[in-house]
Amino acid sequence: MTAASPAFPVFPPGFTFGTATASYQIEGAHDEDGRGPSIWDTFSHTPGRTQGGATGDVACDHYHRYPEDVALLRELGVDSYRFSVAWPRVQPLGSGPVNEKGLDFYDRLTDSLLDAGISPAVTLYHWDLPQALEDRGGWRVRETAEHFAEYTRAVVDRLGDRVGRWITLNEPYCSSFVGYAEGRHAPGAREGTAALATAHHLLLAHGYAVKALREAGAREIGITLNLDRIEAASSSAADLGALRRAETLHNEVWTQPLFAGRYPEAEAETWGALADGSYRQDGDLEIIGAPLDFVGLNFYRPLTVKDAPHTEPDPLLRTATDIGVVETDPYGTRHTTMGWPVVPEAFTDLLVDLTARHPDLPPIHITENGSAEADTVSPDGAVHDAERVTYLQDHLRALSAAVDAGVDVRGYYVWSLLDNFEWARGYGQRFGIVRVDYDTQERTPKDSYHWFRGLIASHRADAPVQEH
Ligand code: IFM
Repeated sequence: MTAASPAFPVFPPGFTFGTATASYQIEGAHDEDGRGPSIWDTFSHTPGRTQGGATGDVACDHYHRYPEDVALLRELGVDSYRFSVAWPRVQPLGSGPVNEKGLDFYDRLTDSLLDAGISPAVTLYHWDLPQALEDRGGWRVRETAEHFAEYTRAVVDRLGDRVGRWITLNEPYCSSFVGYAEGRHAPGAREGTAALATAHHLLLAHGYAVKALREAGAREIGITLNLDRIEAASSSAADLGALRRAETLHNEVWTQPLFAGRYPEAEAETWGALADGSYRQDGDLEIIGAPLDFVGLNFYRPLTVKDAPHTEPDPLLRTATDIGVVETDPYGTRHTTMGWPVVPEAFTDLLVDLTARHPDLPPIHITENGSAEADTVSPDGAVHDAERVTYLQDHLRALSAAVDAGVDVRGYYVWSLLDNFEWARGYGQRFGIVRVDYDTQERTPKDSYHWFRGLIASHRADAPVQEH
């Protein structure tokens, strides 16, 4: 950067800055105060499923240490904090009796955030399905979507008077395809048509939840998607076909029903006989497409795809993610420890392209963005995570470019406040702007935390700070 370039990208007045976390990744206290088991408890306790056998039993012990974590947020100066509610804390069996002690925890957390001047943004489902519901079919069956409405009512009845922003689902792509087709996430299934049914039932659950939230008078309602910026490896007809199929799998399964009132155009081309639609009913699209106040987007890295043979020759034995596509990595860039290429321009492109394709899209909140890095504690006791600072700075610049290009983005949440349980990758991947020592549970704000704090302060002062 030149001496004249601003250290902090500039955003419109009223732009929201926050950080995000999720229940199973930070809370711990897996069997306290009546919490029931979730599919992630079962999965992580199954040998061979997570790196090093890591579980969320203790995680960051946020369930007990939330006052310290809220103090870190207050010091950071965020406008909003995105956390998720664990369904099995609220309904240990996924339906029926409500566990008041579980709701009490979120009540305390909400109040302490408000006392700190921070607006809570609640995600209702960040992947921790009650195991009892999985035992009855999980997201393969329609009843789970109906139970989700019941659970939503229990949460909004308790927190609705104080929560400003509601997110029904986080990244349904992962809850359906990564969990039920790739099997890398809980519940670890590898299925075809049934995995497509899970995507549909998640969307239906979202629609039912929107209705329940509206009826309870909730103010701002949205869903968080991890839409991908996808490019074809070449302009050959074969690779363009792979691009169409990848767009269907990653993006259009969600965007078409939510924002265009139809199922994806290329679904037959993508899945053949697997996409038999047996799980759909008349009227579902109207429920799914209920108007939203915002859409949440999570962005980390772009994808490049090329045509490839199917791994399973028998079309009826294929999983829903075997669509004859492989990912390639043409980016001559740095990669994070997740192995993800760092390409901030793709963030701008995704946003501009999405808005062009869906001119009626509601305003966007970036509900996650961040990087996992090989952080170390320096002799001075600090964590000088220069790579993460650069990642955040470059992605916020890319976001600011999208806003300048006319994309209606209203907020940005860093993933994540704390280092935490990175699902099947365990605790080796550190995404936090605050380091967690898992032996002592000591929290250490990293350089990126201080950088983000400076950005928020500069935004508030409404004057870009110049680099020296
Ligand atoms: O940690 C996850 C989060 O739970 C969902 N979005 C992506 C993050 C990084 O992989």
